[in-house]
Amino acid sequence: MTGGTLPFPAAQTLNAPPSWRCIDFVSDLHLHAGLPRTAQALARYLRETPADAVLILGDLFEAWVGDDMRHTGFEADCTAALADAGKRLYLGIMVGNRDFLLGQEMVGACHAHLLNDPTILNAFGHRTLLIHGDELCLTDEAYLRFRTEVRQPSWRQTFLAQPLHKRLLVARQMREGSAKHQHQQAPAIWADVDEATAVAWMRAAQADVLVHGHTHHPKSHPIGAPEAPAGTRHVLSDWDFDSPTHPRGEVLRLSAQGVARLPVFPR
Ligand SMILES: [Mn+2]
Repeated sequence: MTGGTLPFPAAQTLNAPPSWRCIDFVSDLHLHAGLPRTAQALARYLRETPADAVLILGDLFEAWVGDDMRHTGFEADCTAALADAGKRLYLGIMVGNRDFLLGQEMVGACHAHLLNDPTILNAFGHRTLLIHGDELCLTDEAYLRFRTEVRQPSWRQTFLAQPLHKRLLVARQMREGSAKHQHQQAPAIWADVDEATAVAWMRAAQADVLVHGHTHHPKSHPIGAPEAPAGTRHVLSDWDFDSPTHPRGEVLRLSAQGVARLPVFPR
C-alpha cells in the first residue's frame, strides 16, 4: 500500500465548549497489574490536572478482553481512578490496538466518553485530528490484516461470548506472540505512521494539527512537504514508571496559548 491510498474513515467531531481552558492528551500507558507505579502515576495525574478535558488516545490498557474485567483487582482500581476523574472533567477514551475491546460498559463506568478513531477536535481555533496511529502504520501488513479481522462485529461478538478465563488466556497467548515478533525485529525498523496518508487525512478533516500515540516515539514537528505544509504533528509519549532504566510519561497539553509537553510525576 502506498501513501495516500487509505481513505479517510468516517470521523466524529468533538466541539470544545467555550468554557474549556485546557485539554490534555495521553496515550499508551499499557496498564497491567505488573505496572503498579504507572497506575499510581495515572491516578495522581488525574487527581491533579487542571485540564477541563483529558483525552486518552488509545492503549490505556495493555490488554482488554471485555468490560467485565473492570470488576476485580487491578482493573477495578484503575476504573475507580478513571471514574473519579470522569465525574469532575470530560474524560474521552479512544481504544488502541491493545485495548480495542474496551466498550460502552467500561466507558460508562468511568463516566467517560468513547472517542471514535478518528475524532476531529474543534478547540482554540484549530481543527485537530486525533487518531491512535496503528491504522496508519501501513508497512505492518500482517497487523493490519489482523486489525481488519478483529474489528468485525461478528469477531467481537464471538470472542466476547467466551468465559472471561478463556478470553484472558487468549490475550496472554497473543501478547507472548507479539513480544516474540517485536524481539525478532531490529529496533531501527519500528513501524511509523505513513506521513503521506496522514497528510491526506488531515486535509480530508480540514485539520492543521495531528495528535496520535502508538509509536512510542514522542516528538512534535511540521508535517507535509515544505512547499505544501499541512500543519503540525504531535506524537505522544508512552508511560512506564515501573521501568528501572527508563521511567517515563508525558502529557501533551493544548490551550489557547498553544501546546506544551509536561512531565508526569509518579508520586
Ligand atoms: Mn498502540
